[in-house]
Amino acid sequence: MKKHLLYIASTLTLAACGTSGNLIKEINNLTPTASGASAPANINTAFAVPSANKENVTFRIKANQIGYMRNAQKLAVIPNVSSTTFDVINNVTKEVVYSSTLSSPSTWDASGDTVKIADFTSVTTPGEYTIAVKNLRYNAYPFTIGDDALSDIHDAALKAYYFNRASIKLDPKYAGVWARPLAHPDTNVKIAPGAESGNRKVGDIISASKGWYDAGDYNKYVVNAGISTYTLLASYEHFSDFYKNRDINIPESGDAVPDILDEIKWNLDWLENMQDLDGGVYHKLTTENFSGKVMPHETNEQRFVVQKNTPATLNFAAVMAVASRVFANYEDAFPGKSAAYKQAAIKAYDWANRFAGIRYDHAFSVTGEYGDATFSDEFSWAAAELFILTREKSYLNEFYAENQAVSAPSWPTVAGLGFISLGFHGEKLLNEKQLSAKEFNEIKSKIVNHASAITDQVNANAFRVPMNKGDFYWGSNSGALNKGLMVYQAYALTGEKRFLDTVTSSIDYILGRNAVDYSFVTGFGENSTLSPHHRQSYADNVRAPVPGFVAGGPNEGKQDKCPNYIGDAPALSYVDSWCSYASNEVTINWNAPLVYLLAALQAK
Ligand code: G3I
Ligand code: 9MR
Repeated sequence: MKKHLLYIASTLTLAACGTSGNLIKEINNLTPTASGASAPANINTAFAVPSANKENVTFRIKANQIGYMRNAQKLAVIPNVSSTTFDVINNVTKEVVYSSTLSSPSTWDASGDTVKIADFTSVTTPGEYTIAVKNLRYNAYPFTIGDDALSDIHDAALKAYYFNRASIKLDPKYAGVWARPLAHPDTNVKIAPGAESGNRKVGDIISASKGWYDAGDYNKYVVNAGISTYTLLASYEHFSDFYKNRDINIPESGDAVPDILDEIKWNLDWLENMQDLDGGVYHKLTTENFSGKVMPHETNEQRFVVQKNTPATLNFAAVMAVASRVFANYEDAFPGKSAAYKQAAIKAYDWANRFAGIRYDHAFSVTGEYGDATFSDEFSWAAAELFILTREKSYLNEFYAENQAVSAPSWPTVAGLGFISLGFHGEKLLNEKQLSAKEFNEIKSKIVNHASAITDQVNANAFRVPMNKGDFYWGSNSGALNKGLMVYQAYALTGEKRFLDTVTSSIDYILGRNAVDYSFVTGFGENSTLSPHHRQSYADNVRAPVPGFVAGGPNEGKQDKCPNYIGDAPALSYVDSWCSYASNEVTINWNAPLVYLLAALQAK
C-alpha cells in the first residue's frame, strides 16, 4: 500500500484490524522537521517538506499526488525547462516504463507560470510511479495508477463528516487519534431576537441536536447545509451500487443502511428541528461570536437559532424533498421518515412562497453570514425537487417560471442542482410522460452546452485545469470541484469521454496539478495541507490534521491578511497555515463535491 495512504487507512479501520496502534502512536509523536529525519518510513512524508514558497514550487513537477484511474486521462505539468521529453518510472522496479514528448510551452495568466504538459494517458498498468525530466532536480511526487487508486481518499473525504459531527462523542474505535468527548448537545438552544414567532418567544428554548459543524468553526448554517447535504444525497442516488457495501467505520456501520446515508441522516436529524412550527426555517444555529481556538467540548457559550428567511427555507425544502425520495427505499430502517421529510419540504416551500423576499439579516451575530440576495435559483431548485418527488405539474411550472441557466453550483447559486436532479431523473419522467421529449432535450442540452464550454476552457488552459484567472475567490477549490460536478452530468447523459477527462482534471487540480504544488486534501499526498483553519485540527494535540478535508484553496482576496502567502498571483494566493481562514479553512460544502467526484470516477 502507498505510504501516504497508510495512516488514514489505519484510522478508518482501527477497530477492525487492531494492529495499527503503533502507527497511530508514531503519528501522535511526530513533529515536523526540515530534514524529515525523524519521520517513520511509513508516514506521510509531507511533514518533511519545508513550507512552500514561490521559489520552491516553480521548479516542481505538478501532478496528482494520489492516483489515477487506470483508463483515465493522465497529465502532469512540467516547468519550462529545455528538455523536450519526459519519462514515467515504475517506483518499485525503477525502470522507465514510458517516454514521450512534452507539449510546447504555454503560460497561465492566473499564476504567471510557463509550463509544458506531459501526457501519459497510455500508461494503464496498475502500479506506483513517478515522472522524471532531464535537468529537473525533483521527480514528481509518487502516485498510483489503478482501479483502487482513489478508494481510500474517497472514504476519508466522506468520513470527514463524521469527524465534524456535533452532539456526539467521537470514540477512538472510529476516530482513532482524533477521538474527542461529546460536545454541543444543542438541546438548550435559545430563540434569538428576530427569530420569534407566534408560538416561540425570544429566549425560549428549543432542541436542535446533531448535524455537522459547518467548518473550522462550530456553528451550523442551513444555507450551507443545503448544498452539502444535497450533493452527498446525489452521490448516493447516482452511485448507489458503489455505496452498497462501503464501510467507512462509523458507529452505524453494519446496519441495514449504506454508511453514506447514515452519515447524511445525522445532518437531516438536525435540519428537521430547524423548521419552526409555521414551516419557516431558521438561518443558523450559532453562538454570538466565533469561539476560541479550542476543542468543541471546551466551549460553553449559549447557542441560538437565528431569523427565519426565504433562502434558508428553500434550501431546506429542496433537501427534504430529495431526502424523502431517497429514504423512501429505507422505510424499514426509518419508518415514517420519508413521509415526514415530504411534509416538511412542502410546508417549507409554502412558507417561502408566502414570505418570498426575506433576506438574512446579519445583525444578531458575527458568525458565518451565508447571506444571499437573489432567490430565483433557490425557488427553481426547490420546485424541481418537489416536482420530481410529487410529480405535480404546478412545481414544474414554477421551475420554468424562474427561467434559470445551468451554472456550476455554489452555496449562493443553486439552480444547477435542480438541473442535476432533472437530468438524472429525466429518462424516467419522460417514460412516465411527466416531461415531454422537448422538455427533456432542452434540459439535456443546457447541461451539455455548459459542460462543453468548461471542457473547451480546460483544453485551452496551460495547466489543463478548470480554473480561470477570475476563479480564485474564497473556497476556490470548491469551484474547481463543482465545475467537475456539473460536467459529470453531461458525461452521464452523453457518455462522451471528453467530459470525463474534465472531471479527472478537476480532481487532479485538487490533488496536485495546481500552481502551489499542494494536494489540498488533509492526510493525502506527499505535500498536502497540514495546518487547516479547523479548530479541532488545531487544538487536539495531534500533529496530523483531521484527515479527508479539502482546504478552501487560493483566494486572491486574502481577507485574513496572513503573512507568507505563496505569491500574489491569484493561483498562488494560498498559505497552509491556521491563520488563513480565507484560503485554508475546510467546510462541509467544499468536501461534498470531492466525495461525489471521487465516487463518480470509480463508479462509472
Ligand atoms: O457575491 C460576490 C460576487 O458578486 C463576486 O463576483 C465574487 C468575487 O469575489 O465575490 C462574491 O462574494 C463572495 C461571497 O463569498 C460569495 O461567493 C465574497 O467575496 C466572499 O468574501 C464570500 O466568502 C464567503 C466567506 O464565508 C465570507 O463570508 C465564502 O463564500 C463562505 O464559504 C465562507 O463561509 C464560512 C462561514 O461564513 C463560516 N464558517 C466557515 C465558512 C468557510 O470559510
Ligand atoms: O474562525 C473563523 C472562521 O471559521 C470563519 O470562516 C472566518 C470568516 O467568517 O472567520 C474566522 O474567525 C476570524 C474572525 O472572522 C476575525 N478574527 C480572527 C478569527 C479567526 O481566528
